[in-house]
Amino acid sequence: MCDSCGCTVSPGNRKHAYMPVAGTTAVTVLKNLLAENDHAAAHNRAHFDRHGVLAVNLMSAPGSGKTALLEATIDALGQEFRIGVIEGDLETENDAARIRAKGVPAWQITTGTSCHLDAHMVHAALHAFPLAGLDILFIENVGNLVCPASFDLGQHRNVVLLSVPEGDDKPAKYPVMFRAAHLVLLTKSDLLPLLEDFDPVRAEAHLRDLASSVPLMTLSARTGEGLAAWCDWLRRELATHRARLGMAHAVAGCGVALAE
Ligand SMILES: Nc1nc2c(ncn2[C@@H]2O[C@H](COP(=O)(O)OP(=O)(O)OP(=O)(O)O)[C@@H](O)[C@H]2O)c(=O)[nH]1
Ligand SMILES: [Zn+2]
Ligand SMILES: [Zn+2]
Ligand SMILES: [Zn+2]
Repeated sequence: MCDSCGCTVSPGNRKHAYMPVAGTTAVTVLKNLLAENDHAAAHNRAHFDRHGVLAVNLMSAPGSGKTALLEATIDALGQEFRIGVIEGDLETENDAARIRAKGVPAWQITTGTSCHLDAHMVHAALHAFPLAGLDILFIENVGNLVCPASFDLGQHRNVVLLSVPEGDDKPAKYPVMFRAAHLVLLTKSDLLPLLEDFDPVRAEAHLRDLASSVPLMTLSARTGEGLAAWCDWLRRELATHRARLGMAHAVAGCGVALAE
């Protein structure tokens, strides 16, 4: 997370950023912000869980193919699951418009200057965007390999995309982001024959050097290569999530309430 560009301050948490705290050091303020963010994220998770929705946070560098992956996923799974999308970009409704063109509800968050989504922004979206009836909610985070990894949004799963033109050493350079991943996707695989210096074996070695054992899949939203494995992963995650919620509801009967 950057601690100097001010990107951690958004309308939802501004009051906490400027709240007087003992010893007003940058570290104290940041801890305060992240604690408030985690509180809001837990609340978002309660929203998702109450509706039985699996929330998947997509993170990557700008332009690595998040929206294209969502378009291809809607084509593949749109009849099987009810999908919703929250989009995060600094400006424009472009990505939300692309998703809506596929007949899927999409909510665009424009962050202005902030290079990541935070839990307060997602919470505001949740109160305007109906979760009822959805199976999977994708949250497309702002394109950035640094800050988004530090902000819990209340999602259940993090998916990190690494596109072939970016180079195979990204996991080594951006370890915080790749350590946060539950799944890594090597995207734009149709370009592999053109970009011979991208070695998928080396990319995986860099990922494993982080002591990460998460699955790594190679796919192309353009050709459809590898999409079946990604769709299977989503099916499994949704089933596991729903099974877990069944258990959570039993626990809720023992006094754990889901906050509004
Ligand atoms: N060759 C190829 N190009 C792709 C693929 N997926 C996306 N692209 C192209 O890459 C560019 C960026 O794709 P997007 O889906 O907009 O990327 P993004 O990650 O959503 O971008 P931001 O939201 O700006 O971070 C577009 O020109 C896409 O057509 C792919 O699988 N293969
Ligand atoms: Zn930043
Ligand atoms: Zn996008
Ligand atoms: Zn709420």
